[in-house]
Amino acid sequence: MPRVKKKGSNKKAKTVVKGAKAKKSKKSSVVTYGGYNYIDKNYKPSKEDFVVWMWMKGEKPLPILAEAVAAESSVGTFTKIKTMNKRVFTHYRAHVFEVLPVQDNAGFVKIAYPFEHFDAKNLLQFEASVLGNIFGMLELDELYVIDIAFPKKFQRYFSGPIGLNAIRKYLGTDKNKRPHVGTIVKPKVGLTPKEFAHVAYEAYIGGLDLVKDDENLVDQPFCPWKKRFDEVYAALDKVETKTGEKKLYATNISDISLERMLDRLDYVAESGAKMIMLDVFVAGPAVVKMIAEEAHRKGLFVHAHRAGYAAMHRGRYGYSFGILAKLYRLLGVDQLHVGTGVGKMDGSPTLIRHFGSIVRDRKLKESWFPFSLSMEYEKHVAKTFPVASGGLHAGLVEGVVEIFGTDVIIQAGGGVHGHPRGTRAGAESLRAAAEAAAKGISIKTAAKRNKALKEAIDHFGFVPREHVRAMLNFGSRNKKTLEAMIRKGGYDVARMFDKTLDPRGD
Ligand code: RUB
Repeated sequence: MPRVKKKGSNKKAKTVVKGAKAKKSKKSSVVTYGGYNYIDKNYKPSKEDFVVWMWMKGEKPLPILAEAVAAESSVGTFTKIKTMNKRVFTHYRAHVFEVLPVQDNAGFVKIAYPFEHFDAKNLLQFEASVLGNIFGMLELDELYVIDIAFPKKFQRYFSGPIGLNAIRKYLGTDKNKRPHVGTIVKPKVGLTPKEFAHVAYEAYIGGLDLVKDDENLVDQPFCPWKKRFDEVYAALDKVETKTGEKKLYATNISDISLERMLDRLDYVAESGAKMIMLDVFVAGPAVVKMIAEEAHRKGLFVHAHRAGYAAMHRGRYGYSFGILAKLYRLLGVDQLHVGTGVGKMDGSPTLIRHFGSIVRDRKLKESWFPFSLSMEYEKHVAKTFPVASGGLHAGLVEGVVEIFGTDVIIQAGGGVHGHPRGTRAGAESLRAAAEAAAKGISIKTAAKRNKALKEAIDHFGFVPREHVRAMLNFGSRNKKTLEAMIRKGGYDVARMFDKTLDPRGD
């Protein structure tokens, strides 16, 4: 740690921080950004610190880049300033405590931020610090925030979800613990409320637990929100009475107007329905927090669609969806889309299993593939139900269960409505596949006794669970080797493993 003189004042600021002068030497560990040294390899993060793991690459030596990022995201700027003082530098600055070069100008860096730096009740302030200006810094060509470990003290400012167990209880699956099954009504937009509700009815009666709006359907003139909600809720009611099974409708209330969202939320609660849906990434964290808290006060579950997240998550610039998944859990979403590992969206089974674990587990272990910092959730933070959705159909269900186990919601849009005999048969095929997979029965065997399931796998194809298991096992059996290769080769090597260990890459 840089030594500081006993008393700091603005007047003396030029000299208070020893070791702060930018040395001319090329030795990167002593070159400083804006005149102050943020690198401290002996620093041990306290349990109240936020630990942030990053990959960076740029036009200067790695320690300089690391220092620049630490400064810009905590107390510093590009130059030495007369206003810096000992108190500020000691209590509020970030500490770069690990620098692992892969090339002179690229590598992995770990930074610890003191709790005192933050306005802990206010996630926006955290994001503006740690996920803010640094992405615009000229000297960086690549900057990817791999993970963040949030201290328990910070987690106490969030109420978390009502969660997985409460949803199971509501649907009556708390004993058999089978995966839940759902559909997204397709076409994404365009159906009238009556047409939409008819599709929903067919899906419910075919055995699905959940019907949802797509991310881009809210209140268009051809399908006004209230009319659609009333029609779907009537269909849901009818099927509940007929089958004795509880059903859910995730109605999309996302809107630029808070007032309209809250009106819809009230309307859903007053109707006796149990769930609302929110496009959480485009809504932003303040809206997610407000809506989740209000929904929970009214006894409603929140289904979170993540449309847009991948603009941050994919590539070499941005931050991992794992960070968002942690935040959405803390903010209180009860169901969160986390990917499938076998469907149409990005992410290998290993990565998607990790996202499932982020939303369901209490403890997260340190790992290089997938990247993960160790972190423990506070006791009050319940489990969010992971949603596997995007390009799924009955033939992929046992692969999904291999990745997540049975605590998962399996959703299929095209995989239900594209069934050769339509929505009802598609729903039957998905439910039958999920029940078989949960019991460890192969979908092929189950298909011998279920016509809709056989038609589904004849039409859509089939990926055996063993295939997915082989990919997952390769990753876990070779952890040490993969870690060594990533440490040596950098972030792109991890991206390459993610592609190689993806059953869809064959
Ligand atoms: C599902 C669909 C959803 C995806 C989004 O339709 O398009 O919006 O779940 O992806 P289909 P993710 O089943 O026809 O593919 O869940 O990965 O965020």
